[in-house]
Amino acid sequence: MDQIDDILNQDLDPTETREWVESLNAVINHDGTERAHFLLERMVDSTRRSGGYLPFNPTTEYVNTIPSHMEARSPGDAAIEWRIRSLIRWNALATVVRANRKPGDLGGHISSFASSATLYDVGFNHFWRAPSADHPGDLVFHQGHSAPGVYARSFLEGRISEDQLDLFRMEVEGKGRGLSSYPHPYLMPDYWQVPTVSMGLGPIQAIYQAQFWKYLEHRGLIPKSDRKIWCFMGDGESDEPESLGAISLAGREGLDNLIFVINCNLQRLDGPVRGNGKIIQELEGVFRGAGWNAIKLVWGSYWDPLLARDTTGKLRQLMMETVDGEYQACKAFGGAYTREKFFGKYPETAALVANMSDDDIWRLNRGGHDPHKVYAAYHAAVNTTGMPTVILAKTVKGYGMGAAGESQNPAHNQKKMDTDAIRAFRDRFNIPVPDDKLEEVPYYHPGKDSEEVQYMLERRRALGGSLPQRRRKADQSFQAPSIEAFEQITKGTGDREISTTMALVRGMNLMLRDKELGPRLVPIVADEARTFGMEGMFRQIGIYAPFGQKYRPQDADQLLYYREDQKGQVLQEGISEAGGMSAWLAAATSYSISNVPMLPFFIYYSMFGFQRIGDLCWAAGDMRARGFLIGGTSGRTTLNGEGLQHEDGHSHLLSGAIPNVISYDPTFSYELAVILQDGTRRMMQEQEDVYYYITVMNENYAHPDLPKGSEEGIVKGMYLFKDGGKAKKNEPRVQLMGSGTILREVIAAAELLEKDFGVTSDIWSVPSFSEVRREGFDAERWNRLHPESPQRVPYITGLLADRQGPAVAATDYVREFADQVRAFMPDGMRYTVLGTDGFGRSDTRANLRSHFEVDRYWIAHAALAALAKDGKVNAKDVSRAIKEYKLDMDKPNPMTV
Ligand SMILES: Cc1ncc(C[n+]2csc(CCOP(=O)(O)OP(=O)(O)O)c2C)c(N)n1
Ligand SMILES: [Mg+2]
Repeated sequence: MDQIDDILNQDLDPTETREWVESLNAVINHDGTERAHFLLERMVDSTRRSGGYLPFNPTTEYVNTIPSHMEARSPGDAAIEWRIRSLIRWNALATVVRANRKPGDLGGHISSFASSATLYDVGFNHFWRAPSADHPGDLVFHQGHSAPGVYARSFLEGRISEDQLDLFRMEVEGKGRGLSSYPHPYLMPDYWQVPTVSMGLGPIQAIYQAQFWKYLEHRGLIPKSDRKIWCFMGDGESDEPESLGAISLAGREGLDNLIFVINCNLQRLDGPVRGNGKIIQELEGVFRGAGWNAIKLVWGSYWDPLLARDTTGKLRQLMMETVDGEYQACKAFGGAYTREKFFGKYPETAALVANMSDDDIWRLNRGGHDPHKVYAAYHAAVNTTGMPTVILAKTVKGYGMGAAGESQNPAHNQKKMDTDAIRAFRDRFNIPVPDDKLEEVPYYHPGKDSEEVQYMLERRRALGGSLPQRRRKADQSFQAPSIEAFEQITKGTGDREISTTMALVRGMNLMLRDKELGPRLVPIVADEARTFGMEGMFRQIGIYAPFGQKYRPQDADQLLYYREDQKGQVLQEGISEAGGMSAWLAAATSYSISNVPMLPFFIYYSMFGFQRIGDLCWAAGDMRARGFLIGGTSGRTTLNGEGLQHEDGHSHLLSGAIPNVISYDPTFSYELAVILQDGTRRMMQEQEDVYYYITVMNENYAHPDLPKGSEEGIVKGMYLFKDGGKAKKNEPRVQLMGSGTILREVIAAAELLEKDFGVTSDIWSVPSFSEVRREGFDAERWNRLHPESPQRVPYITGLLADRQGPAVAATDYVREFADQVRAFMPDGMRYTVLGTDGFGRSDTRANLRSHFEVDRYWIAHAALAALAKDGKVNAKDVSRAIKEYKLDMDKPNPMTV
């Protein structure tokens, strides 16, 4: 960059420069800009061929991309729109200030919306279409902490009442009528569509939503349309890796249904975003490099005459030289300061404003506050084809707040304003609230018949209805296949050994065959399809490629070749779990956003799921996503060779913390079949707002038949896998529990116990410790609240009630996982939990299970130790197990090594 600046700042022969520019202007006038562009490219090319090194310059001058004479004119009534915007500004401010006068420090933000009010208003008044009979509707990602401004608009439209505004951030007291702090579809399911406040999640989701809409169009599931995704984000937010991490995908796939609006108020929470640089320039370079149409909206109309008179180019030079920290100071300190410190730098620029008052200088507005320029930028964006658009709108943080925050470093957290500041705000925006009422900061509604409200309503009617609005259920539901349809995986495999991952792929293939449901499946991978044996799907249903396959694949002569297709069904998102998850989110919310229910399966290494992209998984709960997340190669010891970073022993603890996630760790293919069937029924047939996390393994073993009548238990999370039979008198007995691959060690331990120690075992498969725990706590809570009613018996307590002996559970997860159900063990039943606490490492499965003390020998030993504590066997028997099973008594705790 410096090199470029050096080159551009030294003009060795201004006369020659002028002649060249004049010639170019003549070409433009005569043959148009495209011809001029062609000539310029030829000259650049020619210079390069002569050996000249032309460093890449991704940025343009620090002025508006759209010159004023090319601006589309807004058809709106500017005066009314200003009044509407002012009322919205006032009510947004009142909402936050009033909330913060209540006890409890409810918080809220004023300054962010103050900076973006115009950006939103122009969209609401002229661009954003609600779903209607004529149009599928646009999707808007609002900057999370601008929510008060959106509520304020809905208040004027009559959708939100005054007492609801007073329930901002009081959702408990509001009993469903409260207004959430930020956009949360979970809490306001008829209103917000996408949660955005976790910085970065909005932008990455918007990109994959846009990709997914194109996918639906290419696959013929929705008609082609001009609907758009508008994503608002902060300039500070652009530092999140998720914000910019996927923009090249949008450029590569030409997502012209996507528009980013970056509110460049030059500030984040602590202070300037790029005090020593210019965030707009930086973002312009990044987006242009990624193939986006970058529209800079830097200066408002008041600058136009100055720029027109800038014949020397000094003003433009000054604009380019000045850094954001200085621009911020100008807005903080006012007109006189700006005259001296900014324009005063050069005599030419000082002369430009010599006839202007300080107030006039102060009024020189920024692009993002100028509704005409915002309109022109939006108009250009929606008419751009073949590429996504980013609008870089320069604004002032805390616009209108004056001394209470305008352009000041602490503005972000300013939520209280004294009466003087409120009076100044009222005066600036001409709000008809009398002096004697100012103290209470009353909301102001001009009445439903007022010109302003009628105008707003007419605008929204013309655009299909009010926004935001969210669809709770799709019009169409899909019948889940019956469990019989899964026969291929509910029947045992005999001697053949397969993994649950293979069973899953078979299950998906069975579902793909369903005429109705099949096309709704969306298999998603992040470059791991081969790892999970899914490469068969490449050929069979194709990999989605928006422009088709333009090459002959290397493996074209093979049956299962790498087939890319415009109508492909598999989403191959490359090595980006955040991308895969965002694509999954788009598919999983398609029932709501597009009224097109889809059933996505995202299959990934379980270690790179809830741990790595947990915040997106949390957002999925918020968004009421529906679909399957599949944690492949799960468990600390089943992925033997891959070591510490790959061996997951805790993803179930993370998934279990999300209220609407249903998690399972199945062992056998029939368990998986039952879970898939039930999940599809709940999500596609009943349209329940839940999603599933299922872990699968790549360890091969034989699978038995679905035991008759076990479906219900599988779904509930626990069932009797093997009854030890009637115990002989005084014969010691244990209850063995397990899940995932370690259940097989549990089964083997039962044999050892019987053979070596005469101990009988009942074996319980527990495909969901998480669901069993939830049911248990629910029952416990209910009982506490209904002390005199017949008490509910937690499911697991009931199952184990008449069983004898201590219980021992072992899984491939940390102890906390199986320990979740401890509270519900029947009175007096000792409960020992084995698990894989500690860092994973590479070795064989057998060695790892021995290391983590979850193999059959350790389980048998733990069972004997529990029986000894209960006085059913002797300590000597425990010692014998240690000896015979060669367990190292002095082995350090795997937690510590
Ligand atoms: C992941 C994440 N980290 C931190 C925050 C806290 N936070 C909320 S707003 C904000 C500053 C945002 O600045 P910017 O993106 O420039 O938005 P502006 O308010 O200036 O429009 C921060 C740090 C958050 N919401 N999410
Ligand atoms: Mg900002």
